[in-house]
Order: sequence, then structure tokens, then C-alpha cells
Amino acid sequence: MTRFETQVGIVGAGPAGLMLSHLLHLHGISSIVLEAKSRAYCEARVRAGVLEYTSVEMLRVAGLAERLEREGLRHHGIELGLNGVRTRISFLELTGKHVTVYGQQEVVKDLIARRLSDGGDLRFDCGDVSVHEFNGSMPKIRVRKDGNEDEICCDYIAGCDGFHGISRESLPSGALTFYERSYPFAWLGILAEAAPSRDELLYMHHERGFALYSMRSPSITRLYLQCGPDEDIMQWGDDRIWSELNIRLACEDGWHPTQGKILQKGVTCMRSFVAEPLQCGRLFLAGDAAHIVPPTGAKGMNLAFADVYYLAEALSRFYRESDANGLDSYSSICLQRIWKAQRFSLWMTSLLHRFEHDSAFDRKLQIAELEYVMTSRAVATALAENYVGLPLHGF
Ligand code: RFL
Ligand code: PHB
Repeated sequence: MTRFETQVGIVGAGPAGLMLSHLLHLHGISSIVLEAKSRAYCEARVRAGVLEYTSVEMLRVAGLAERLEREGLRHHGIELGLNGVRTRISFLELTGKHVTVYGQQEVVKDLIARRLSDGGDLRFDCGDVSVHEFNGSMPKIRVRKDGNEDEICCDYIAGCDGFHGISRESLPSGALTFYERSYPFAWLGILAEAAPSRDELLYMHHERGFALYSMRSPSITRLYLQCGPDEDIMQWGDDRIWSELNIRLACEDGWHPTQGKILQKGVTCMRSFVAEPLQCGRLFLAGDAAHIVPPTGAKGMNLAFADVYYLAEALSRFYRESDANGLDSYSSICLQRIWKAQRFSLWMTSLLHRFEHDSAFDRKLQIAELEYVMTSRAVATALAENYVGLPLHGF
């Protein structure tokens, strides 16, 4: 067995784990990041696309926004669609802010490159990772691979290993309370080699189901269709996908999405989930390991950044001033933001999707609510301020 020592052992090299490692480095705190998958896999995983105003500020202040500023697309609003008619919600006018469209895998590439150039200890292809003794004063992370075992001794463990990781699962039963809601649908997402033919995202309500028009760059479009929860992707040939997108996204003014070669497709299930608290002894959960939101509000990666920002600040206070108060309140501070993001993501999801078992009355109410958002400055402002991101203490 080979032994290593560091101040913070981080499980997972997604946005949460990588960003935490970088922020800790800026505070002069050492960390080792242990990732089950390969670097190439992490850098190619297509997921989120929308960064809140404060997430971009965080990346900028942390010296990570150089490529984002060059290549990210600034969006000053979104469009909502109902019966082929679009209404624009202007973030700039309603909040003075904007969001930035920049792929999660680009954020991950930037973070990995920066950690490595700063001499960071990132270990990919770790295989079997397990966490131990986090209720004592020296937690350990073990990595077993090809018959060898490494042991990382640390002061704290950060479980940043996503919803399917081992950190949350390793906590003793009863340590956490889970709050959960599932949805009777999923999203079928594609990445297409097609220049976006709209400047902003279009969230379309349609009686056949929700559709979302998004993008990644001046030559790549990202589109989603509401589908069944167990949808078989093999049943969705390229022609069927484009035909359904054309039906759902069609607008009264004749606009429809530009088609192109489909580069990637996949089905994402929808879930709302929170594990409370985000701490057990010297193990802290952050990002998707602790909470999941349905993607309609574009909040997942942004919440992950907010968690690790607070965690890095709390750890810095502990190492600088021997003051553990920040660590003790980490969970409750994060949860305030997490539940507001849960509320917003559920609201956006309920507003825009077709719920198969809704009564005729429910459907009428849903349309009334959508029309209200589209016509009331007050409600549109509430949407805008949540979409661009609620204020984060310190930004
Ligand atoms: P991640 O990204 O899942 O990273 C966790 C990492 O941990 C590794 N891992 C392990 N490592 C070691 N040992 C183990 N046993 C391990 N088990 C797992 C994994 O390989 C991985 O590298 O979690 P993190 O860092 O918390 O980041 C969260 C975000 O990825 C997630 O919230 C977003 O992608 C959600 N999301 C969106 N968020 C936004 O802010 N804006 C969006 O526009 C947005 N759109 C989306 C989304 C997620 C989507 N999908 C596919 C779920 C759109 C979609 C379709
Ligand atoms: C995306 O571009 O992947 C995206 C955009 C907005 C969402 C979800 C996903 O709400």
C-alpha cells in the first residue's frame, strides 16, 4: 500500500471537484482529486450549457474565464413559446444581468488544464474508490486498482462524485434525510452540427410535449425533446428526431430549427432530489452528490459551483484562523440556495411539460400560468432573477 497525505481529499473530477481543488489552491490549501473515469471521458461528457451570472463571476475572479470570455455566448434573455407564438423574457431589462452559454465540458477542460499547469494532483482512471474514518480526526480515501492500493490521508473529504458516486452511499444509514420527486418523463437530447438560427434559447410548450432549442457555439445546436421516462433511443432515428423537433418548435412566423448532422444523442431522466445535511463528520457533499434538479431551470452545474465556493471559503477560514464555524454552517448555507433552485426548477418544469395524467382543468391552469408569465412584468422578473442566478454572498 502506498500512502499519501493532503489537506483535502476530493472524490470526483466533475465541475464541483475540479473547481473546489482550484479554489483551495488559491487559498493555499492542498488537495488530491480522485476520479473514476479517464481524463478524455470527463472532457467529452456533454451536459450543461448555461452559466449563471455569478458562476461566470466566480470563474473570472478565480482566473478561469479567459477562453469563456472569448468563446462563451452572452445571452440577455430567453424565449418562451406557446402555440407557436414566442415571447421574449429580457434578463437585461428585468435584472440588468445576462447568462453565458458555454458547454460544461469546456468548463471541465479549462479546469483540468489549469489544475495541471498549477501542479495540481489529479488522478484519473482510479477504479475503485472508497472513503473511511470520516467520523475520526484523520479520514482516508482508498483507491484500489490492478491489485494495488493507495491510501490518501487527509483532514477532510469532499464528496463531489455526482449522483451515482460512492460518497453519499458510504454514509451510515440515518445520517442523511432524502427528499425526492420523480417525473413521468425524460429528455431526449441531441447535439447537431448546425449553425444556430436563433440568438437565444427557446423553451417551447407543445401539446405533444416540451421542446428546447439551445446551442453550444456558432456552429453547434443543442436540442431537447420531452419523451417517455424509459424511452428507447434506438427507436429514434435522425429523421424521426428532426421531424418531431420541427413539429414542436414550429413558430407562427415560419421559423423552424436548422437541421444538421446529429453528432450525439442520449436520454436524461428527470429528478428532484436533496440529501440533508451536506455533512457527516469530516466528509462534505457538494454538487450532484447532494442534490439533483430537473434540467429545465439550467441550475445543476451552477449549484455545484455555489456549494464548492462556500466549502472553499469555510475551509480557508478553518486553516487561516482555526475557526470551524464556516464548516459547521456549510450545509445550512448551501441548503437555502439549493431549495430555492429546487423550487425554480420544479416550477419551470411544471410550466412547460405535458403531464400525461393531468386533467383538462390542470391543463387550462398550466396554460393560464404560462400566459401570465408571458404577459406580466412582475412574474417575468421573478423568472429572470432566478434564471440569471440568485445573489451569492461574496459576488
Ligand atoms: P458530475 O458532473 O456528475 O461529476 C462527478 C464526477 O465524479 C466521478 N465519479 C467518481 N469518481 C471517483 N470514484 C467514484 N466512485 C465516482 N463516481 C463518480 C464522475 O465520473 C464525475 O466525473 O457532478 P458535479 O461535479 O456535481 O457537477 C454537476 C453537473 O454535472 C450537473 O449538475 C449538470 O450537468 C446539470 N445540468 C445543467 N446544469 C446547469 O447548471 N445548466 C444547464 O444548462 C444544465 N443542463 C444538466 C443539463 C444535466 C444534464 N444531464 C445530462 C444530466 C442538461 C442535461 C441534459
Ligand atoms: C443546454 O444547452 O444543454 C441546456 C440549456 C438550458 C437548459 C438545459 C440545458 O434549461
